[in-house]
Amino acid sequence: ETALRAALANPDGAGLHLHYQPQVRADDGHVVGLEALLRWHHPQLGPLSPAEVVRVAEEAGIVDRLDHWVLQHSLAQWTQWCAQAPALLQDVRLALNVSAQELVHGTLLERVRTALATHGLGADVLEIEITESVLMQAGGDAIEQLHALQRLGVSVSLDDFGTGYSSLSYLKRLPIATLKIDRSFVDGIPHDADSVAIVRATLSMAHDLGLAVVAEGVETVAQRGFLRAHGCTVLQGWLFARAMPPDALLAWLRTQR
Ligand code: G
Ligand code: G
Ligand code: MN
Ligand code: NA
Repeated sequence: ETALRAALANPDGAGLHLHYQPQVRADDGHVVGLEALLRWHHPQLGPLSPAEVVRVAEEAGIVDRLDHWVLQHSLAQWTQWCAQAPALLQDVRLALNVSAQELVHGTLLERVRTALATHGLGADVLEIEITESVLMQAGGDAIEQLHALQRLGVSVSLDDFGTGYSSLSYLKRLPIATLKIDRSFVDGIPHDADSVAIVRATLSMAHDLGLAVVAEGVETVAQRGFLRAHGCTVLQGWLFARAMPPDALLAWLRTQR
């Protein structure tokens, strides 16, 4: 906790950094998104998983500062990439994971608006990923904030879909454009009958509700084939690319055009 507070106070992040994982269109492999994923190389403990870092930040009550760091840092990176290779980021969105606290405190909307203005970026570059559990914790005001974000032009996705408790009627009322099917279900394609049933049902329901679907953790050609055949629009996973540091990501993007 002490080291994390110090890292967040340090302008260069003191070991905190972001990797970016591409999201590609299912039909032609065209890059449509980059998900920022937190990494922390702790001065004594070495590399820590984002789940651990987020948990420590939550316990310390500073996860909103962590989210803010991610927002500022990723938008600064985005601006730098745009200057280096503007054509590569055309029609690509930056996807950020957001924890509950900023929604609970009602600060997310204003922070996003301010950060976009500071970096001179339009709202349509951003996609906010929230989990079902985050929404449950945050309640009605959170949903109003998400509506406002969408009015601004920010896209909202429901992450880890299938692992929480979303009812269908609840889904319909939420201001979300996209469902992200959790990796644990994609893992079971095509051999595990339950995973196959869940993924098919999710895709069919999303289609009827007018939602886009991103499948995460796509590792095999068979999974890609199944997801395409059942109308999944966007794919993310090691079959296409791992999460990469900024320089490697830029080099990878150049190989895609
Ligand atoms: O890359 P990895 O599989 O270790 O990431 C694990 C999880 O950590 C992700 O599923 C994501 O939900 C969470 N995570 C990664 N980066 C961030 C971040 O910047 N903010 C928050 N709140 N969670 C993140
Ligand atoms: O926020 P979210 O839970 O969606 O984060 C995605 C996580 O999944 C990241 O930690 C990333 O490193 C991990 N990941 C991404 N693609 C794959 C994959 O194809 N296989 C596996 N096992 N993990 C992946
Ligand atoms: Mn995510
Ligand atoms: Na996820």
